[in-house]
Amino acid sequence: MRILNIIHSYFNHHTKAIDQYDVSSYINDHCREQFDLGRETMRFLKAAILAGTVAVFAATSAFAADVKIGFIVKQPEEPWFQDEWKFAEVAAKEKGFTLVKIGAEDGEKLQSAIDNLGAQGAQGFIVCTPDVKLGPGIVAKAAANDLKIMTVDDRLVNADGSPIEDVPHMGISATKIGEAVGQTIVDEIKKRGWNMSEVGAVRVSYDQLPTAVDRIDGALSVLKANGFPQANIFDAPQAKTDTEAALNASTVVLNKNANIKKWIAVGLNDEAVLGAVRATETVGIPADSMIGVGIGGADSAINEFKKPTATGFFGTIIISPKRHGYETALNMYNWIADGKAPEKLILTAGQVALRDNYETVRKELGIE
Ligand code: FCA
Repeated sequence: MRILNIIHSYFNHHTKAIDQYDVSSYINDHCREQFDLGRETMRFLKAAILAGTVAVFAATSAFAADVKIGFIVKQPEEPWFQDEWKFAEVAAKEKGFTLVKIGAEDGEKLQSAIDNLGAQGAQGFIVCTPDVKLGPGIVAKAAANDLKIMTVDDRLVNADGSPIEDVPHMGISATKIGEAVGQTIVDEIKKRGWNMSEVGAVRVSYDQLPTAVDRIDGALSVLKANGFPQANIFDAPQAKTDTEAALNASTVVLNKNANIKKWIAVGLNDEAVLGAVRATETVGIPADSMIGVGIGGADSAINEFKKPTATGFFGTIIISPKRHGYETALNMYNWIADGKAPEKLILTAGQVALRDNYETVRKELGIE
């Protein structure tokens, strides 16, 4: 495997004719330290590369088929994660590697998923963990199985809560995207001519997840800067990042504040805000007295926009499952195949979408 890796990497960097000097210097410069090769292996490698283009290309085309990459997500039933998988599959087809999709809803499942990937001969995996505090354990498990690791969406943290910066991560620009949520709500409050002092805000929260805190803080900072009273913001902590948990948490808030007739809702994703919207419906608050703006833009939001009459789910910030699925998988492949390590931190942007323009926004993002 290692040998094939190096040969493959050589041909990715060298399109010109092969010569003795070129091969030797390449192996000496790039491979000896990185792969910790012994003298015998070095000799074998040189011979293998010099043996001829045909044989080597045959070996390298077999290489992609040997690559196996895991894509582990915390909530496989959530449309966002299904979209990530869908786009990761596109990368797998394009490059010819095998993608192993695994749902791991808790730490135990995650640990055994990593062991499983190791046993299957995978070389690396991308993970959105069910709990970022498992960070050091996940990193250790990956190392024990000789697997490269990248994270997506939720960044692993150390015991002190700081991010594990060594693990390449792709997440969303949480604060900025949260601010876009806040601005969309402020604009709509003004358009409806609401008096902010009479409006309640459901803060569907999941404070153990830093990206959730950043998203929600971003939204609330814009609301407050525009005069939304702090006293009217009510915390609805959800036990899990899904609609049901958000519905339960939001119902408590609405029942406790039955005097408030107009509401807005923010949360870490579309599911959180949808939970708050469903809660307003159950307690009899009409759709035009609710402004919920989510984050995601996958089927959870789209199905809501497709309903014949508007609900309290006013808008969403569409983020890109294409970048988070296709690009992470491709980066992992390049890391395995070429030894080209991915960027340590990539933060992706989002775009506001409402009922009447979400299709255009999705097209623009190439995710139709
Ligand atoms: C987190 C959320 C998901 C999605 C993702 C980008 O993992 O739980 O719903 O928003 O970030």
